[in-house]
Amino acid sequence: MTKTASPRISEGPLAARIAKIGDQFAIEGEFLYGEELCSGHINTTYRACYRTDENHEERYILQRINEKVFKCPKDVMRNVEKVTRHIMWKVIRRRKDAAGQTLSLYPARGGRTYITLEDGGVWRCYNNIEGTHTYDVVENTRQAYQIGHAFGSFQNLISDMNPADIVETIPNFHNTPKRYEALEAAFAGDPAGRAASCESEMALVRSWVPELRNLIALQEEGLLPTRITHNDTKINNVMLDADTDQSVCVIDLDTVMPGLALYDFGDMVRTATCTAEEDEEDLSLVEMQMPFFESLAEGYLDAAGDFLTKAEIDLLPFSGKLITIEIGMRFLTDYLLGDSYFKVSRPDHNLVRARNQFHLAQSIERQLPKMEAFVSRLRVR
Ligand code: GN1
Ligand code: MG
Repeated sequence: MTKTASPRISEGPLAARIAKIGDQFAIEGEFLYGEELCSGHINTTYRACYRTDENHEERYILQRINEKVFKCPKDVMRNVEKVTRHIMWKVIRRRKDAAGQTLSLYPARGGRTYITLEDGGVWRCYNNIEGTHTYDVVENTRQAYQIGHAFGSFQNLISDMNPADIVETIPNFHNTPKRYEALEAAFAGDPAGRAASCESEMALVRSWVPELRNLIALQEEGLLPTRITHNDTKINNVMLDADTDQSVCVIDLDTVMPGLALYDFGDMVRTATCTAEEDEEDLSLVEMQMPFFESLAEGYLDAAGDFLTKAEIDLLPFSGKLITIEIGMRFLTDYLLGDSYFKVSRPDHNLVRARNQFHLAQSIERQLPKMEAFVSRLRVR
């Protein structure tokens, strides 16, 4: 399980800082304590607990947008506002329980949905989704189904929004050929003096070069539609009911941007079909497991099958391989550049992650025929 919380912080400078940030949002009651949630690689996240006048405890999520990664946090917030409001509108029109479907932003002092602190940090406040949990790795096929279904429903709910209304906050985020160019440049420049330790990884990546343009080429030719997509569909970005493991809500909407539905599915294959974490060093544990893939694809197509095109469905298995290679290349690039993007807890952390992802991509590659046969059986059902 993830979103691991730090011990409760109720006094000292950090508690004062969390309380001060919370103070700027429309939160009722008296600040009790904060906790740091530590699972993302990018943003800083606190959960703050307040006691209301009726003596209830209410928890909220206070999150700083990493402005090194998101160059224009205000565009990120505009995208998140549009998507959450659209989902809210749809859910209300369909008379379903709105709170359970998406995150809500709390108003901030000054009329926006975010605040800017003196140090330049941009913060927003979300509801804490109570009674839920997340997983870093998949444990059973039911969870895999729920992950596929949650992101499929999310895409479905926003499938009628216009991609032109959403800003591309990180240009070329899933442009795999560009990610490869960046890797080659980092390897050639070798600013951290680490290139010698990645020769074999580079050879492996180069063997994949002919396939890296596969999806983007089809998009350019108009054969794959540009949609609004989540773009960070890791298993731990779905909150599941703590008792039933039923999916409740998709979180981490910062990378919602125009993209390909296949990028989302590919990232689900990467994180919901392998029982090892993305920084597992024992590569014998890193395998794509067919039963999880089958449930994931079933869950996804049950929710998204109606609006996807045949070309999209046919490429679902390949997208898993491509996105796994892509994230592996990003980890390796960051390793070569001296770990400036992803948070690391040891000097070779990004190299370990890259090796893990390349191993997983090879496992997917070996099983592609089986995966493709399964998806075509699903399609004719
Ligand atoms: C980052 O911060 P987190 O864990 O949600 C990254 C994703 C990667 C992921 C790899 C904005 O996501 O693209 O797939 O790490 N997010 C950004 O675990 O770069
Ligand atoms: Mg993220």
